Amino acid sequence: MTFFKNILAGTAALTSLVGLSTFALADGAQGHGTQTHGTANAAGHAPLGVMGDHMHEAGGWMLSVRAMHMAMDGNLMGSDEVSDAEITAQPNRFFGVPGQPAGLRVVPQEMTMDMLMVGGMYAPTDWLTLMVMGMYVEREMSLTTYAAMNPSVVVGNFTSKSKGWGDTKVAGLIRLYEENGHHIHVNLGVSLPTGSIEEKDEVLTPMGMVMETRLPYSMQLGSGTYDLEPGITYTGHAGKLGWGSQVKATIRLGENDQDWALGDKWELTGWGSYALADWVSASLRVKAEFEGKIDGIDGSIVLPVQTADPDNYGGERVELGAGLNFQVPDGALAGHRFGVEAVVPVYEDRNGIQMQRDWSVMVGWQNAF
Ligand SMILES: [Cu+2]
Repeated sequence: MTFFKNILAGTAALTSLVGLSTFALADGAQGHGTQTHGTANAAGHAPLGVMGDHMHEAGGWMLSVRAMHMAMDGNLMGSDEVSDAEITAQPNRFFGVPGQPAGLRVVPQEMTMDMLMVGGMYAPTDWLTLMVMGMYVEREMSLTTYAAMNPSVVVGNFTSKSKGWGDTKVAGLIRLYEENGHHIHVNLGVSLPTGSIEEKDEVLTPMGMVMETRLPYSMQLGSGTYDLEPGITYTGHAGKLGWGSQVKATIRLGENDQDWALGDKWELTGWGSYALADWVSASLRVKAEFEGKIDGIDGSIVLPVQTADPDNYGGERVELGAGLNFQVPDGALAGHRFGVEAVVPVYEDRNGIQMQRDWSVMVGWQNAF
């Protein structure tokens, strides 16, 4: 927690510093008033991975499509990389249930998550922008199974997959401040549990049998709970420079119908951007998150694998992102925006044993009208 607080303080300080110094440097440069509508230049939006970063003027609409690919590779215990042998030396929390070995016997090797996010924005009035976002999710994990009685013997490898619609997010953005190139709004969001939490697939057991079972929590498509997503967003710009920060929480309202809930989450991000030209801007971003363990347990998820244990969820993570935003200057697609952002973790301290995040990349299209 101490490290996390330092990061929070550091990110906030960095963002304010960039903001203040650029504001001073750009002395005399008039802020363009609002960065809230589609006719602004490429620098008018935050890096692509920041959701709910901007508002629209009364009567404004926007459609967006984002695709994200995330890769995970290997495992961590806390913040240390661990081998399969170290993982199979750990106790299985389900030991005692018939057929369950004393230690962990199935070890995740690699995982990918692909998401397609489709969003709409509409501003009924200048101080309020409404947002809705649906997503389609595909998860794929490769795992190695070790023999029940001898963890040095490999039984085999297998892959489990899940895909379908994820949770749906709706939000209202309420403008608090808009002056001299500075903008602040509140994000009031709710996540609706439209994603399945009962996905099944075949797994290879330490006894060498293939059986169909409910997949662990990290392979499910939704949270199963209604979540509140309050946040606050600050953006600023002066001349060719832009910056901003956003703090957002995800608060789970009770447990889902399978008797568990993902941990509450806090995310803080800060970024700076530079307009290389009117039609293209480059950005750097820091993102920190803290997430709690899973509360409760799904009685249908009983497997000798780390991901079946609710204690092996949540933790701290700090990531760095680099991105580009484009806005087409003329032609048939004039005004359309395209963006890309790549993100890598620079620090992870996870609860228990978890897969290590490798990298993620997002590409997207946005059009306001
Ligand atoms: Cu928009």
